[in-house]
Amino acid sequence: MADGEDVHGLKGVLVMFQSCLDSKEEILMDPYLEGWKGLVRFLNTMGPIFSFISKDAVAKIQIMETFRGSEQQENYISLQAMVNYELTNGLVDLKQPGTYPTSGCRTILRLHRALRWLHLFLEGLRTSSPSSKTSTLCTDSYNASLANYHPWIIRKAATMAFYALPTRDAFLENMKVGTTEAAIEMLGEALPSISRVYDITEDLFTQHKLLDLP
Ligand code: 1PZ
Repeated sequence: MADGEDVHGLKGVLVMFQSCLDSKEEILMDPYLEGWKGLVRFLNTMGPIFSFISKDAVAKIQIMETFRGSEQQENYISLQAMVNYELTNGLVDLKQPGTYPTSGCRTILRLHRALRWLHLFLEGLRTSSPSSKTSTLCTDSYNASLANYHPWIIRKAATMAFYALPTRDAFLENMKVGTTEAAIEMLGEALPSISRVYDITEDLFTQHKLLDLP
């Protein structure tokens, strides 16, 4: 992203996840990826120490955008279509890494797990007291979710980086919603849609036994 490009606050990003769901409650890929791109932009405003995290997210977003720009784009229009297409055509490594190290299913699974962290973290922030530390909130939500899938070295690097997070009030102001109270209210309105997207994806991946993809 070019310097000086308009960085929208977090509200627009969270609303993007609301617009992922179509009338059949399927998750549309494009707004899902747009939501992730907004999260990466937001993360980048917090300094270069987080770039090893945003780079991984960007790499995963790009894998999915390549599918969406390919001849198979219709098969990636939603998460449901992707699962159906990749499984029917044997395009997923189910047990160990092999021919398809960048399948859509395993790539989305990584983002999906991170979405659980995001929900826990923002919910923690929403219900925190003014004296709470963002680094503690972040570490707790990370340990309760994503950390379980990361090797020691990444857990260590992530937990160190969390100490560089802005204070609670600065973090809430960085969302660009207005006062800290307004930011908290916005989180209360927006978090249910993140939760909904998470739950639908979790059901989809459970149903097809895809939760442990290598
Ligand atoms: C606001 C503070 C941000 C904290 C972000 C918390 C997440 C810490 C994640 C640390 C990830 C480190 C980089 C590389 C990880 C990859 O090994 C894994 C597994 O992928 P594989 O190696 O199997 O291909 N990648 C992930 O788990 C996906 C991580 C995405 C993180 C996105 C964070 C978005 C933050 C938004 C902030 C508002």
